[in-house]
Amino acid sequence: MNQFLDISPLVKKALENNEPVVALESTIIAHGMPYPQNVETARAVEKIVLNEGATPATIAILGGRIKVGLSDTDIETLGKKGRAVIKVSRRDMPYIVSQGLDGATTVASTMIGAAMAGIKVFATGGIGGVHRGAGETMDISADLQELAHTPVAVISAGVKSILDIGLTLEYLETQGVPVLGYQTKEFPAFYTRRSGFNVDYQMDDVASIAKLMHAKWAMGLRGGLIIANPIPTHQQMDEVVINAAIDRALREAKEQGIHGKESTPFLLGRVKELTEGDSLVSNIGLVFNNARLAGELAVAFAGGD
Ligand code: PSU
Ligand code: MN
Repeated sequence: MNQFLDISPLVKKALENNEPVVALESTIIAHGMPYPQNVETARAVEKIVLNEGATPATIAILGGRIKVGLSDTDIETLGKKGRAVIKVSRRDMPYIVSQGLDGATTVASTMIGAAMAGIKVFATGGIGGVHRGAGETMDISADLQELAHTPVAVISAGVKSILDIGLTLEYLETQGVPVLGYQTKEFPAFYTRRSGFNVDYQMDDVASIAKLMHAKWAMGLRGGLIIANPIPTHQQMDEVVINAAIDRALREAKEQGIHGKESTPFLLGRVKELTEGDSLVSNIGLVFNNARLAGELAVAFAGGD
């Protein structure tokens, strides 16, 4: 086992018995939502996964250890510290681990922790992607490269239109990452079910997705896949309202020269402020919905095929 990895006893036992496990990220806790909703959401997500018959494994770096399976106290601490906890993607891991620091893991680094532990299913809210204007800034989330290389299935509600959705899908195609729509042929835009872009394949049940995962890895095709799970209809945001907030947040980010790893948290925070908390309600709803699907998928995947 990796010398920097700590797997909690519950997660370890589940993995040893080949039982379903669902990985969960911690940047969404520390940087994605305000306290105390972040902690409440993280705990509720774990319960949803449990209810589906799978073991939740929230991942973060604490005191330089890559922790797979956090305690209630760990989640509370991360949520309270919020943005004071360093956002850790792949390139940040050597520094945080070697210096014994705490870090909130993004989709990329959570996939790395999950893969080290042997977890194949991971639920999040939204993944990073190609930013608008990336032709000049080259701001492309490391999440996409991770999906290209690391064998984990990521359930997300699509990507927000703070990103260039079309270019994100082009990039994933180049990198050989399958994008599957759960009961949809349209790739969802996080707050809304529609984006105007199609997924590669619509898949209507978890058994078929589990079969596809087994086939991909049995062929020796490296890397992950995306299961795009649209936000439930009644929790969608008004398209005009959310797009206006996103456009304004993007303008402000440009004016203030926000870039690099600060870009995504800044945009998410401004969108939330501009929609006066409505976006937070949608965000929590879609995360719950993803946790449910991830639990079901992990159960189907562990059942083998
Ligand atoms: N998109 C969201 N919510 C999030 C993130 C993205 O809708 O919380 C977080 C995830 O942790 C994701 C990270 O992995 O932001 C991407 O950051 P960057 O664009 O800096 O790679
Ligand atoms: Mn970036």
